[in-house]
Amino acid sequence: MYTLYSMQRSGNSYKVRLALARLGVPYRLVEIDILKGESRTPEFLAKNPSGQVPLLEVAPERYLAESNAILWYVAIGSMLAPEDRIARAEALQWMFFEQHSLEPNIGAAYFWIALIKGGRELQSHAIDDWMENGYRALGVMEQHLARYPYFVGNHFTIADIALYAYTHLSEQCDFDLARFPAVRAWLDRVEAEPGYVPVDWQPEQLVAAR
Ligand SMILES: N[C@@H](CCC(=O)N[C@@H](CS)C(=O)NCC(=O)O)C(=O)O
Repeated sequence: MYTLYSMQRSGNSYKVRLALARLGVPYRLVEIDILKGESRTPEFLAKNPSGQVPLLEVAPERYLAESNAILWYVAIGSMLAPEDRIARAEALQWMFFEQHSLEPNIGAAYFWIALIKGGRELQSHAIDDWMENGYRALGVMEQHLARYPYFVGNHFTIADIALYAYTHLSEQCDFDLARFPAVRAWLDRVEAEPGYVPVDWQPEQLVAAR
């Protein structure tokens, strides 16, 4: 059984919880509180030198980091992972876009505004850039979603999971989605998918951090 090192309020960790729930794959969950430095202990750094969650133990002592790589690992062979050449490349295109254009802006704004007490004041200059670039990313998504129901191949895939995580948290960090009707309709579609679980959901197998 997999062991997932995850933080409940981390959008990157949530991607993996959402994919595993959709796939009906059981796993053990180890909650890592990054705000208490639990991802920077010698024990955790031995598992993932980047000191970040999510981290999936795929076999004894074999660890996989990077949320979008984990999504591919768990989803290959299922409908969530596109198989044909162009659809696979399109999924990768959107997942790189997520890591380059969405997560560094909306993810950073979410972290400092929603999770860190006093973070808004500490990061007041950076927040303007994150808002501007985050809105630009939402605009790109809006253009696509005005024409297609999902990001790849007209059905729900790991590209949607990757993009959904921080987009659905964006209103918690001051983004106004009123001018992105297609994005809002897609958020509703993702939430109606079978196996959907919200960000605060946990599996039954919880284990203490070690
Ligand atoms: N590119 C990585 C980013 C992972 C990441 O930024 N994780 C954050 C939580 S969302 C973290 O663990 N931060 C703790 C730290 O950097 O000390 C991914 O997609 O998994």
